[in-house]
Amino acid sequence: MKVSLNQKILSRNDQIAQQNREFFAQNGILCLNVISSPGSGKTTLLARTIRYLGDRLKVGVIEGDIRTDHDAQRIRETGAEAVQIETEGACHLSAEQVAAALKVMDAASKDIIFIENVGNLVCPSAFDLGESGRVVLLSVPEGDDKPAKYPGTFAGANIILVNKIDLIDYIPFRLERVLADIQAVNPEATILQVSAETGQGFDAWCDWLVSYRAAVSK
Ligand SMILES: Nc1nc2c(ncn2[C@@H]2O[C@H](COP(=O)(O)OP(=O)(O)OP(=O)(O)O)[C@@H](O)[C@H]2O)c(=O)[nH]1
Ligand SMILES: [Mg+2]
Repeated sequence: MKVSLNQKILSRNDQIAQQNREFFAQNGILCLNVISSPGSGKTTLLARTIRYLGDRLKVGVIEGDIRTDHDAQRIRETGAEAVQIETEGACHLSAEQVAAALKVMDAASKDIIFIENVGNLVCPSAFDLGESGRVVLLSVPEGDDKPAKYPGTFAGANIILVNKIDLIDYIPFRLERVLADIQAVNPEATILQVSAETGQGFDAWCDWLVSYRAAVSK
């Protein structure tokens, strides 16, 4: 019984995800689902990315949190449009919640829409939102064992950002182990070392955004 119920929920989610995907394709929007543990730096990364891109690309952000609109406020401080979804306990965003946010936002005018998923390395990766790609963050203070412990999330990423790289000299963190464990589950993923605090690695990250957008819209 449990299995069939799960299948029904996923199939409704997948239907709406498909509608979201068509909306993004019709409007030439790159939509990226940003997934990581709580506090690994998603909002800091997005705010710095928006400032770094400046007028080059028009960005909107859908923020998912269990409670508060703090992250949407932080994004709005950059001048970008942000819509907050409070999931009230759910550990991930659904395609339906994203569809509702797209109706509130001036979505069609955007070049890139980032969806900051609820901080969690398990549930978000099981739900298609209609995105064109997945960005997974792993921050240095979380520890170098996370790709091995949560392989499903890392396997689904198009790009993996090792964030808080500015802390690598202060915390035991074997980068070689992280790279090897990612290679084992996802040899295709691009891996970049960044610091959302200092801006290290942002040239490469924003170059990737531009080239991935071009590749997806072909
Ligand atoms: N040293 C350092 N601190 C960082 C970096 N990126 C983010 N932080 C800090 O990490 C903390 C959490 O950052 P957030 O951007 O709120 O993390 P988040 O992933 O959005 O968190 P949730 O939305 O709660 O899941 C803040 O104190 C940031 O200033 C970084 O690259 N280096
Ligand atoms: Mg956040």
